[in-house]
Amino acid sequence: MKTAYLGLGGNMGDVQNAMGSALDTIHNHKGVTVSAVSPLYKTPPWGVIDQPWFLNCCVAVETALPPMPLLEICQQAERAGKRQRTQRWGPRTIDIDVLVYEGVEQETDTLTIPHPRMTARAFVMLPLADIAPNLVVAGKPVLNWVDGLDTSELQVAQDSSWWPV
Ligand code: PH2
Ligand code: MG
Ligand code: MG
Repeated sequence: MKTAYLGLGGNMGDVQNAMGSALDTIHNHKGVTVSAVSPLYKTPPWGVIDQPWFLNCCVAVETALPPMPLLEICQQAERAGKRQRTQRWGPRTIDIDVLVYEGVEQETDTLTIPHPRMTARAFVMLPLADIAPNLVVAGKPVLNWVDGLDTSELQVAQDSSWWPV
């Protein structure tokens, strides 16, 4: 079994509900167990700034599946969360990214691990620090990355008991 970390985000419709359905889909999959869930944070939009604030969280999963099949399950779960998206970095109901996969560093057209922009994003690293503070990503523990980020605007919207519903 390997541990992987997923980042979830969304800013259209009932995001908490879409995330909950997506986690149900992932957890109900035979080969994947959701083992830790961070609080839900309300976060200012990054990239395209003129859009509603996001909800973000991170989860840990235990799986025997390799990274690509895990990504396919995440994409299936995005569909369960009724993902709609029009624009890169623009509004979406739900986005699920494979952030980290134990022991894997890879760069392919479909999946780069660790996620190439994660360490610059407070909306990823702060919830990740809640479930994996000492995890080393790109040479540094998550908590050390958080020290260098502006987390001042992030607000806890729900504590980590928000899932399972
Ligand atoms: N996702 C994006 C673009 N911008 N901003 C926040 N706060 N949270 C996100 O999840 C997010 C974003 C594209 O993946
Ligand atoms: Mg994303
Ligand atoms: Mg994505």
